[in-house]
Amino acid sequence: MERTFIALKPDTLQRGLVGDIINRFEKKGFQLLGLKLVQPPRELVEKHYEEHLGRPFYEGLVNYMTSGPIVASVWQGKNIISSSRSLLGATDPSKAAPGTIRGDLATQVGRNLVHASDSPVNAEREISLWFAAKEIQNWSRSLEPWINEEN
Ligand code: IDP
Repeated sequence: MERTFIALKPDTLQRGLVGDIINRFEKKGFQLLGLKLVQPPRELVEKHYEEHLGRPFYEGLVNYMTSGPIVASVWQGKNIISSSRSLLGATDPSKAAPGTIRGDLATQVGRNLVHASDSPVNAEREISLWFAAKEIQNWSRSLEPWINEEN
């Protein structure tokens, strides 16, 4: 079972789409392990996006990500890293397929609503950046055998 970090960016909150987006992850069959509302300090966002330092969009990205609260979350599921990126759709919402979160709900790359880790290494790095260990719950779902054939 994999874990990943999902962040609902400030535009998700401004547009009142938190419930809609969380609902898509729950309905898919992913399990919520951690959830909180964070007004991230600039340093946290800079660390999160350190791979993009120097890119033309970097400054705008950090401003966007620090412009309001973010819903930070940790989820678990089978192949959740690649699967959650498929649920999100392409980074640029104008190229994202209909049916995906970005394809359905966003129009522009600088306002693409949601982040999902892109690899197991980044997932663990991002989870430990945004969450303390005690904020993550290890719980079992009674429905688990009806979502995944084996654990
Ligand atoms: P990802 O979020 O789909 O993993 P990345 O390439 O890692 O995409 O980019 C991180 C974030 O930076 C994007 O989600 C988007 O918010 C922003 N971004 C990426 N490219 C551009 C751009 O060309 N203009 C403005 N913002 C961008």
